[in-house]
Amino acid sequence: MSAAAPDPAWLPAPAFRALGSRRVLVAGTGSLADTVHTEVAAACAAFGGAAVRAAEPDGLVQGCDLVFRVRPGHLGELGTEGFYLRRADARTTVTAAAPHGLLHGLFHVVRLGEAAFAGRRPRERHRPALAVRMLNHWDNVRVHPVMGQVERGYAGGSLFWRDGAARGDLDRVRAYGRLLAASGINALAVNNVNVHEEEARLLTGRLGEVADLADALRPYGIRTHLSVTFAAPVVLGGLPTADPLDEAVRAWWAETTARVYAAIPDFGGYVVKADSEGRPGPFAYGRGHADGANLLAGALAPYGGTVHWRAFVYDHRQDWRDRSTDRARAAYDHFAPLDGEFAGNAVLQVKHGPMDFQVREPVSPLFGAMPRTRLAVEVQATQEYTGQQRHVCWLGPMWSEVLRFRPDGASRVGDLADALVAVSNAGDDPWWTGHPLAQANLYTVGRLGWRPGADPHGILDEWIELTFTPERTGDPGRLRDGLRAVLRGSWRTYEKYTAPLGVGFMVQPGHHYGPAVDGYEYSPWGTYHFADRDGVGVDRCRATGTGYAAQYANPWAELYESPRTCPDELLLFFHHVPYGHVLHSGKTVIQHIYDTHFEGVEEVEEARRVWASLAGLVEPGRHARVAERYEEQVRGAREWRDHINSYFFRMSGVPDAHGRRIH
Ligand code: GCW
Repeated sequence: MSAAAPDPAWLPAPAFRALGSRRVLVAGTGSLADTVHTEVAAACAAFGGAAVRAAEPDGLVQGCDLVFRVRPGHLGELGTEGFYLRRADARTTVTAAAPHGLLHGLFHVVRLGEAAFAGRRPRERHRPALAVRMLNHWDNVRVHPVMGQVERGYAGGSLFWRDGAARGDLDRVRAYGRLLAASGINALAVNNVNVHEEEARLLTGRLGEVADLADALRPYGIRTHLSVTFAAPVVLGGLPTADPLDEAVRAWWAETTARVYAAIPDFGGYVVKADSEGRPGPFAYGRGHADGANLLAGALAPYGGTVHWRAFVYDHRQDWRDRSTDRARAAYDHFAPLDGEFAGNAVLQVKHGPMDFQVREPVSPLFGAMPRTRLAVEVQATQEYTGQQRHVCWLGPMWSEVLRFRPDGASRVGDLADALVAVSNAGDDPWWTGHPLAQANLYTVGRLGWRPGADPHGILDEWIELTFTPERTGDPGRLRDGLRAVLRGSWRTYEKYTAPLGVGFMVQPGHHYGPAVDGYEYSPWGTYHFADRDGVGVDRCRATGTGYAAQYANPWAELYESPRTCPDELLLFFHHVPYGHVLHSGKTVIQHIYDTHFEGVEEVEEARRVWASLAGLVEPGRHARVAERYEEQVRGAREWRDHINSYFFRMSGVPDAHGRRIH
């Protein structure tokens, strides 16, 4: 496959058949209405329908099977992105209050296929629950000596930059924007939150490159954002300080931001990683995070922009001997006291768990603790800690658990948040995501942002139906069942053969792929499991541990406080227990470790078998790529199983109750 023809992913041409074989009216003005018309016209040219274009629908709807129209009067009920869908008198009508809603309506009709044109359909309202559904690209302009072109990227190079220069493949960027729009994404930050020297210049000298990307993404309703360094006034502006309360610093940000908006009128705003893992921030000047965020919010406010300020702030130079410092506590300790101090156009971007995208973590206690602050939930579509797109690990169920978590027992995280942000897993790979099945993660992010309460299995089915439309001529039932079988449970399978019971971080240092139980045990990063001959886990309870459990409201604080009530899957996150501790499942911790690791490998072997059985039903190139990755996943899962089981057998001396081979 050439770079010019990347995989169509969830928008293969035949997915447009139902719509494209109809007579379709697109009524509305502006660039997004033009996009809808272009899409409809292309589909109709391919499948024999007819596309009619008008500013107003009057008099033209007769004889049309599908009508797209704008009714600004519905803005209150629909917002700019929502739409009504209705079918009556043999005509399907998508009504939006603004053209952006028409675009979402278009992709909804595509998802429905023939069902959009059958029977009657009383008016349904569709409207995104979260205003912002954003991707963060951790793309570098220059190849970083350690992190490469894309930090934690497992899908080839960057879509935007190569070896220090803009790639200039704007058709590919446009195609990417189209896919993202069809999943519900409406915002994208183009560069790594670790803003190095060259990347800093995207804000000033290289702004034109960002404007080009914004031009390519705009037709699909995606606003462009930029990660900036807090030290920009010093490194770019030549000022002696970046102190957020300094007048010259304020003026510099105001002028710089004005120039950004002159180049990109609908610019979304800034993303900032400050005072985190060595990045500059307000602490250097004795100022707080609200001072820092509000400085940038102030510069963006006149233009309607937003600053996404990351809450990933912790001590990455801690002494492993010091048992009182707990990295899990850090985000809450830093930010909860600042509730109410952030500007209205500042969004605090919080990783979904208190640590760092591990396969199992509790939900961050910041959700629910900052009622007067706008919050974004940050998830990681790029599978840094979940198999790096060599392993199948569909994260929909995990993200859904986060979004449905009720911090105070009442409202859900998905209702409390303003935005869902995902670190992108896409690159210049022909399948976009390295592993073709990792496309399901990218698709799921957008759909969950639209509807955080949605059943993730329903989203997965949508992805399957759309992506494999061309293959549906074979044996669609068997193909769908096979895909469900390998994807639905893949997150839990991954959890089974890797770090057990929420303990986290047993990966090889640096690149984070593959097992190293003690890889971070004596490191400064604050990621320890404290295994010894008697037991394992981190005591984070209030009574005897670090007190992290008390950062939650009830019922959670109480539930997590005691090993008797703590859910099994988080036991080692909250408690240090003996290997003989009996779980709610009835098994001891050590036997659970052995059993899940044997099972996890068996599940991967079974998934590989199921995938092999789909040969002939899936396009050969795609089938081969996935089959090849399954070989690596099976190898990797066995490696994990044997490391973990041997380690805990040697530590505990407790044999496996079933006498299986442990090394
Ligand atoms: O998970 C860690 C990653 C870093 C990343 C950091 C962050 C961009 O290992 O590569 O840096 O999180 O989220 O800032």
